[in-house]
Amino acid sequence: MPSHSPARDFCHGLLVVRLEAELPEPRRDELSVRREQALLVGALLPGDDHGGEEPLDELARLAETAGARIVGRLTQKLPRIDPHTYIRRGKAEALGRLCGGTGADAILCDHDLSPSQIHTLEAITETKVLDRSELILDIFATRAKTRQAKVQVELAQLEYTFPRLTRMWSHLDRHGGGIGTRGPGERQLESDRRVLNRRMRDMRRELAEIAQRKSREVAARRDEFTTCLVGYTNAGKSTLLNALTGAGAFTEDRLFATLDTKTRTWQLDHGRRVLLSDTVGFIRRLPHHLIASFHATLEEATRADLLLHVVDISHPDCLHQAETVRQVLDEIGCAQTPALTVFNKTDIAQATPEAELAAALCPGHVRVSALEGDGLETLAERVLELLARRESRITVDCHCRNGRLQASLHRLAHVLATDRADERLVIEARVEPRHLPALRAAAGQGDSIVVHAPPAGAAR
Ligand SMILES: Nc1nc2c(ncn2[C@@H]2O[C@H](COP(=O)(O)OP(=O)(O)OP(=O)(O)O)[C@@H](O)[C@H]2O)c(=O)[nH]1
Ligand SMILES: [Mg+2]
Repeated sequence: MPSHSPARDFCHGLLVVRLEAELPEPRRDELSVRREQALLVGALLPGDDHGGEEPLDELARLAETAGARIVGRLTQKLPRIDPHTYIRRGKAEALGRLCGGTGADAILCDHDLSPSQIHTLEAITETKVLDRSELILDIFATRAKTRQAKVQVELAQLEYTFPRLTRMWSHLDRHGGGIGTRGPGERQLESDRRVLNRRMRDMRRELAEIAQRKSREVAARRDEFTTCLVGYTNAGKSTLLNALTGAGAFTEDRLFATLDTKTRTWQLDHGRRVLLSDTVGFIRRLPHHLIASFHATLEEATRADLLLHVVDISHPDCLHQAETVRQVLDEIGCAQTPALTVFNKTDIAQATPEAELAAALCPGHVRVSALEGDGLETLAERVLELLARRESRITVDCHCRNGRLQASLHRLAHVLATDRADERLVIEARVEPRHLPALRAAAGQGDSIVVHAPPAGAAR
């Protein structure tokens, strides 16, 4: 029986009944690793490639971010994950002995496990087992600050926990029941399922309301050119947002520092500015429920005109990190959004084979150090170039008293020059084609808007 089970000290049926009354809901704290001694375990599968990193390094960073102290690591090369025990049974038994020797209170697995794999591994090792998704969800839970982030994380946790409820209550079944009766664990399970179902329904409703509000906010900004920072966790997105806009966003050398999006104005040069948003970082094998729950947060990315894909080029596994981000972007429907790759942390980057290959695979990337402020002007110039390639040049000839058209031009277009002759204004401007209908609607009788051909090879 797992050593963390609250029932382990009790062997009398009456005490178990009291215990049930004390635990009306599943104890999430049992799935937390804060201040615990943790052993890391990973199955190394064919085709796994961690770049220049050790296989369990990322799991170790996750464990530390969650507040655990790592007391050991164990890996096993396998052709495939063992369907019963994750690693092989003999290795799992050795793991149990290692737990005894190191005093570990928790085992953290580098993959997601089925409820029955967790159950079997806990039984063999007599130690609490958490899988990768549980660990990531636990980190998100401690980091969520706003109501939206809290609801998103709790819903993802409940959805993940729901099929695992049997495991959480199975200890009760050891003490009750018999032929023809249902154990207290099963009764508890049923009432928990009802409570959780109701709670998940309420949370989904609340999230839908938040998502609608968020959609309206994002839609309200559709006149503006929006850029969005995306990238692997800890790549330096928030640091870059701060460097470009002075946003004062929270940054930290830990995974998942940002869970809530921030949008700020980025002044590209004296005349042009765009909106710049920060987003939650991605990670390899991001729990699926998190992507679903964080849909409203990721909407910033899905509605952006341009993505700035921030890559930590100093990281030994930068290539895979960049690939993971591309996969998540595909998954959330951003495959077609124009993207500019930004290699960050050039101040500490070495010329490793990974970094060189990443550079070769991303032609047109921009190199910056968000921390030192290097390369930021080049980044702004590149965004200006991209903006210019999307825009058409127009010449507007209008009556000088047509304030509506002039206001629309200043809001939606980039005015290059204005000439006045008698009562007429001739305005040269650059504008994105999507804003032309609004400008035409503001034109009065006798006004004209001439669209010049966009430059050859213009990107839309
Ligand atoms: N040396 C160096 N460190 C940097 C640079 N940019 C960011 N960092 C550091 O990298 C760590 C992570 O930075 P963040 O800006 O929080 O990273 P993030 O991408 O927002 O991370 P999440 O919000 O967790 O996804 C912090 O300790 C930063 O100080 C850089 O250009 N050079
Ligand atoms: Mg951040």
